[in-house]
Amino acid sequence: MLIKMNKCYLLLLGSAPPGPVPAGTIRIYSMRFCPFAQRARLVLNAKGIKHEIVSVHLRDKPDWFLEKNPLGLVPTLETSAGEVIYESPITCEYLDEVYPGKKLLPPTHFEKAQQKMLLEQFSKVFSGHSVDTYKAFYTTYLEGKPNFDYGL
Ligand SMILES: N[C@@H](CCC(=O)N[C@@H](CS)C(=O)NCC(=O)O)C(=O)O
Repeated sequence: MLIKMNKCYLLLLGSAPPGPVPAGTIRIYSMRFCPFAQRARLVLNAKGIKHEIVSVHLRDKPDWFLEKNPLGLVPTLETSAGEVIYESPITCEYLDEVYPGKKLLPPTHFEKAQQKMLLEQFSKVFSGHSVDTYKAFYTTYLEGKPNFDYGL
């Protein structure tokens, strides 16, 4: 079954796979309320990356989704070359490295390590927070004045 939503599709157990990803775009398998998927979606939006969203019903996952990501987790990215990337920090780093525009990761190895350490700390705090907290953090980060007090 396929339920068409605004700009995305909700796919449940028994749904046909959504087909290849069109050239020039990237697909994210997501679930609206998943904070991990929201991380990747914030990066997609912050960098203005053309993408399509496929919402997966996480209680009744289609078999083809498990073939793409055996862990069965969102977010999962799929490129037009059929490459599949998952685990939210890895999806965010992939998007930041592959797509041009404002870089979210800093240039030096030490600064990168610092940011990842920060992410680990935020992950513990943010798991119970809303998307607004992430949005507020990333907005200030993109403006070059990260406000680390959000939600703490
Ligand atoms: N470590 C993963 C966690 C992702 C995750 O737990 N996603 C949840 C939704 S919020 C999920 O897909 N759950 C499906 C399941 O556990 O079967 C990441 O950072 O991407």
